[in-house]
Amino acid sequence: MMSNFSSEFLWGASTSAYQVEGAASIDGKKPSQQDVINKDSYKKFGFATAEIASDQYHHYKEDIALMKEMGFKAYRFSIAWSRVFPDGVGEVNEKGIQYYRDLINELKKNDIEPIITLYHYDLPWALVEKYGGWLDRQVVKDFEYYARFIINEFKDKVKYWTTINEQSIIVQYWTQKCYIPQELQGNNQLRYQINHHMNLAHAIACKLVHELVPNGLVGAALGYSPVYPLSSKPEDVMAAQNAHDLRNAFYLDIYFKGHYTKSAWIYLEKHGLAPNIEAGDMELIKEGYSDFLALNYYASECAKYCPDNGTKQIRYSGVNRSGKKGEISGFETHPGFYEMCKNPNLDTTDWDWAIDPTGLEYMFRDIYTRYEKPLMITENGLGAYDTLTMDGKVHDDYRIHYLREHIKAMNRAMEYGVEVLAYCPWSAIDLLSTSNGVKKRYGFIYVDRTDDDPKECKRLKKDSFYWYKKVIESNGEEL
Ligand code: BGP
Repeated sequence: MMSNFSSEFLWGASTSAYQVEGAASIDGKKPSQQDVINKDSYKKFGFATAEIASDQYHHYKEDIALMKEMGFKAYRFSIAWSRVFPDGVGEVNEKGIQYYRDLINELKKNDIEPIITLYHYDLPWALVEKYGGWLDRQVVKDFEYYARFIINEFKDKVKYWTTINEQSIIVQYWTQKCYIPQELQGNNQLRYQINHHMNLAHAIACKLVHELVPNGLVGAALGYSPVYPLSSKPEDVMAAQNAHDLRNAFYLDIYFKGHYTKSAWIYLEKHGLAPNIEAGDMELIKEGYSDFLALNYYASECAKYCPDNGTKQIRYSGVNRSGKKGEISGFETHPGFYEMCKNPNLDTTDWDWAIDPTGLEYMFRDIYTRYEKPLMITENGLGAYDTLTMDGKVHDDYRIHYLREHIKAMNRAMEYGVEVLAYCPWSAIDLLSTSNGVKKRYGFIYVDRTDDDPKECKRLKKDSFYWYKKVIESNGEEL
């Protein structure tokens, strides 16, 4: 394959703090909302908690050595806000910030570029208790306090900053990504209110990076799925356009143009779902421009015509908890606008995520044509059951196949001029899934633990580890 990757291209992989670090309640760290949410999922579904996760807190040197062995040029990870500020604001936890200093120094020592995500679902629980977390505008001020501290601390060591992970997914799955009290869970307007607060927080973080970091570059990490129409019937095509506007453009336009997508806004207003905007908000959003966009791409989606049957019953995305194909609990539905559905042309993972490398190419081409800003992949990967053989091997050829096809698709997009800075698939190492415990695995490195038993979290190299090492060595020529 003709490779379009420059010598600067950042090959690496990703994780997030609560999913990989563990050490959830030691060295001064206080709980985040994810510690609480995941304890609940353990009770309900038997999925592991975030208490130990993959214990990277105690294994970071070993993990970075393995990343180095694979040839990583970059590592994308997030900072746990409540490790640094256990109460969200106020006094810094010295041991907490020291962990990130050590982690970043170890990465730099190994010539691995740190790509920081400031916020990956794990709001300090103290702020949830104080005022309901993201539901309240005060969170924007507190986020600024935290972000300013982190950006200042690492401004000389970190060039690439991502602000908030997957606002689009937070809107869809808000009770898993944020703690929402039972009595508010029926109020869908709050999903967009939270998102508005996040837009403000994102803009503030962008401004801070521009102000404080010499040569710093900043953007959001957006969970993105291109939307295909179920058929070429004009009403299905229109439904796909509606879905694109509300699920994708709604975020892209904020990040790159500094305003809400008109059609999506009109739809939300019509249904009483639009967020409250205060004077100065849109100016701030405009000032907090992005230098690039990080994309988390796993799957494409499909939409079809949905008649306005008079019920106005809006539903958001369902989830597959069982890991058995076909057991997804439902599709997002907006009567009169669109209904999401299964794409009959694509195979899926065991958790019903459509497998579609061409979707990545399409996403890149589409976004780049519209906004002409550099893009990077901060997540892409296959959640699968892995088997550890008696002799300590994991033969994950399915994962290699998935990643290979997606890298080829990225290369094709680059062939047509798309500027791609980095490829950081999910995940560097096995970790806690956001919705399915630890048996759904993504890593190049196997972590020997189960949902019930963390054992010693021993690290083992999967077949994909050796494969990815070659990909990086050959700068994408040998796939
Ligand atoms: C993204 C999140 C990650 C990650 C990934 C896989 O939405 O940013 O945190 O977990 O999806 O999802 P899951 O863990 O649910 O399989």
